[in-house]
Amino acid sequence: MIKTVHTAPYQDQKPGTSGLRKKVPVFAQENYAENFIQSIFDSLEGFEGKTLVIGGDGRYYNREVIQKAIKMAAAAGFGKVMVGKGGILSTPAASNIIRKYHAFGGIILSASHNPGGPTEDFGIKYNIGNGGPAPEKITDAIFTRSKVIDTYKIADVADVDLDALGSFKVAGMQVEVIDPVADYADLMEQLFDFPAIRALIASGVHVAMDSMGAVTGPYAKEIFEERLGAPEGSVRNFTPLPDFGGHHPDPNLVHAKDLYDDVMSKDGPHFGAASDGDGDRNMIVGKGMFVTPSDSLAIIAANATVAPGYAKGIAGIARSMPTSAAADRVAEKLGIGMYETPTGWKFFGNLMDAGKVTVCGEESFGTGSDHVREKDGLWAILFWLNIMAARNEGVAEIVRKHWAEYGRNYYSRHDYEEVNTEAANNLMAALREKLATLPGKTFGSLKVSAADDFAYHDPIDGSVSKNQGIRILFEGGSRIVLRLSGTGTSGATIRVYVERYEPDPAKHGIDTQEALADLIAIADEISELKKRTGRDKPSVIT
Ligand code: G16
Repeated sequence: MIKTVHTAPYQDQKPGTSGLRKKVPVFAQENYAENFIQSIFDSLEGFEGKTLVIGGDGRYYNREVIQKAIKMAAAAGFGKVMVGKGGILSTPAASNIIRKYHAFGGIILSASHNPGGPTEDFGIKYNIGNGGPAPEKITDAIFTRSKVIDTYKIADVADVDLDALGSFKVAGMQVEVIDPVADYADLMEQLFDFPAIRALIASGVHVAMDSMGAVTGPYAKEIFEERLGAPEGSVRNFTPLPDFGGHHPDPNLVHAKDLYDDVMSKDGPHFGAASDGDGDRNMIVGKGMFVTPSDSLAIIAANATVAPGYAKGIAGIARSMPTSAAADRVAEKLGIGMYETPTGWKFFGNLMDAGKVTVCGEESFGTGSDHVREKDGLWAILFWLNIMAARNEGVAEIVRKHWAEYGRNYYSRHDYEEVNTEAANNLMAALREKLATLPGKTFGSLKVSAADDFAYHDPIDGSVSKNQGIRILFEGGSRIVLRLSGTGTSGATIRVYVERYEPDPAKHGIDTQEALADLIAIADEISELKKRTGRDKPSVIT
């Protein structure tokens, strides 16, 4: 019943910021997915007889790989697989299931906010028993194994029925097809003040949630329309589609523009929110106000105690290095720890497990807490509604008052996508060469105070991660960061992050790009970005 299949290794299965992401035709090559899944199992120890959680965001190729993963888990000796009905589990819901049922780990099939379809993106990632993405020592081991793998094992059985809840055996292993939504919705109901949010909605606050044709549809329907009493239609694009309706399921001002425009229109909703392909990202907009993810983290942290799950206060905050320092000011005021990690949610896991931090966030539209070990889109959206209900204020009012109290960190990210890989690598190399010469130099009215290539020393396990992004810091708190994305699937993506701190409330109403114009120009001057890439403007500005 268990077949051993001979295979040839691939050399390109290096997990990036969040698992292995490639185009579907790459994944569909002979044994490509099987090799990677077997490399995961070969890099783990002690899982015999234990439980593996499997689920994905429903994108094209999800079902095929789930079948393979179940049969391979049986062949590898897992005792049980828990899989979401229809093969569906949002990333935070998968993290919750791993934790709640004390599973050994989980395989999550997703390429997150990247588009889906026969020629678009697919991804596989492994999460460990704490529910979070595998740390680098495991992803490195998986990559090493994938380069030499020559066999994999698979149960030679018919496909499993994923469309009905139930429990049955596959080649001696238990398979449980679970409701993907119930446990997650229950967790949200424990963390947030649902009666207060229900009253807010009943009072006429019009909420619009855009699931972008992706995985959060069923979760959002249950939570907003069933449990919180929002009128039917409050959740848009709620049917998860294999190609997300042909869109990028990426909740930002470019890809969720319809929602943004609707909220900004005179009779549009008061509160708009969106989540991405696999449900871990979020976007928050209110009348006249888009909330940057960096501000969202700071505001959630500052108001955390309004939510029952955080009533006792938060232990500390963590943010990725390119995320603005808005949250740092909140941590300082609360007298709690503040941690700066490299980009990638996996770096927060140790800090949360050690009880050092409760809330974490990234500029890349990710916010979350230690309730799971992934960022969590619906969690952030519910947190905002809970804050609005408790303060009886709208989004714009909450944000403006926050700035008045803490100062405003003007912040923007400019992405240059699908740039020639060599040109991008050369740009970063040249910049590294220049770093030592920058401190003390003046650009316009700004003087460089420090410049480095960010390295992270994990305070819990002592591991060191180098080359995590170039930082150019200016006197007064302004900053430019440049790094290459670790999630793209074609060419290179250069990310330029710019930030300026403005304490004076009289100067908080400036357009963001205008407020950052000098830094944007300096970033180009120092990096020679336009010249080296041949691009005259970014592909995406967030
Ligand atoms: C992933 C990671 C995030 C990271 C983001 C962007 O998000 O989980 O931690 O901030 O990618 O990474 P990069 O700048 O390297 O492209 P997601 O939502 O794609 O899983």
